[in-house]
Amino acid sequence: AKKPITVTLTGAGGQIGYALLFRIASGAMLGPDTPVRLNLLEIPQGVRAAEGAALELQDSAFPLLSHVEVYDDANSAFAGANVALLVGARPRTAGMERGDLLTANGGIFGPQGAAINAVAADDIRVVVVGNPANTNALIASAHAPDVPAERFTALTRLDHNRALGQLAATVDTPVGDIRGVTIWGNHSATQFPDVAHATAAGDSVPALLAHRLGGPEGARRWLAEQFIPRVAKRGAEIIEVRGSSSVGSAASATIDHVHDWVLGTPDGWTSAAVVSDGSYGVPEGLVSSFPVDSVDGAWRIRQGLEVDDFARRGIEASVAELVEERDAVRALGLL
Ligand code: NAX
Repeated sequence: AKKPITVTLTGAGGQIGYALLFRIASGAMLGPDTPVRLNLLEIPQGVRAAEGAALELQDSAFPLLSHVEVYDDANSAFAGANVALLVGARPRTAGMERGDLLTANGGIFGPQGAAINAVAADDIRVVVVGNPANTNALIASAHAPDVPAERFTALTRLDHNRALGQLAATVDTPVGDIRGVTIWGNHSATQFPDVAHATAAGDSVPALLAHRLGGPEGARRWLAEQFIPRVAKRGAEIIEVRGSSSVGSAASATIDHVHDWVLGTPDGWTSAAVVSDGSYGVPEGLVSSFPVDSVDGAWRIRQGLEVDDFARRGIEASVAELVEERDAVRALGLL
């Protein structure tokens, strides 16, 4: 039998945590032959909720689930972790300034990065879901000097999947036949969803859009006025319609991110926020979303894609926000 993979989940007593646990334990994340050990990390107020979820996991009798443990101490929870899902974060509450939000999250992701550095397995892979996700990943990585920066990522797969969903509906093609979509930049309303290289069942998406929307100008207008804002602000739309924030889709995207990171991307690139090596003019060291392939268990930024003026402006605007966030956390002494 294969050796179990240790997965540490923070915020396990919360909404996304609850949705994630059952999919992890079912094998959806690491494959149908890989047993999983789950370490659940919560703050003391969240421990009972996580313990309740653990009882339900037991009641689900997942054959792949070898062990579940609940902790309120990071050094215990990350011990031997191969995969860390950092979901628990401090949400912005009424009246909170941005500096307060960054400081509160620095107080979470700095120590968690340090714990990962001290006790996680050598092959640790980290995905940050808790917002502000890109900058939280940067903070965690800065506190883990012995872990390669490439192992700290932030989730933009939800934005990527949202873009696929919108395109599939518009060009009337099954979502599984769409390739070549990219989310660039920050997981925030400034993100740049890019379909310039996308195909639907092998046909150019820009050409299909032009055909349906009265020519290239109609396609451009739809992208700028409908598609991009809808994808970038989909989180607010979900809150408006559903009465609470995205949970199932966020968990599903997290599963997709780790699945593809570990098992590969045979169908072409996807999107993930990874440390920049300077590609596409994104300053080195920022955690920014890129088109990425997963090769031999590592993300690689897809090189050589043509970026037109429209995309260039969109990417630059989102990257400028990431620079601002980095400078703010640096000024607060969180890096
Ligand atoms: P919940 O408030 O339901 O759950 C968060 C849980 O984290 C709580 O149980 C809390 O006790 C726990 N927690 C807080 N601090 C912790 C710490 N230091 N260690 C361990 N656990 C801790 O929020 P939920 O709806 O699950 O959302 C979680 C995070 O995901 C939020 O920051 C949210 O903004 C973020 N999101 C990120 C998305 C993305 O695409 N990157 C999309 C969905 C979501 O909005």
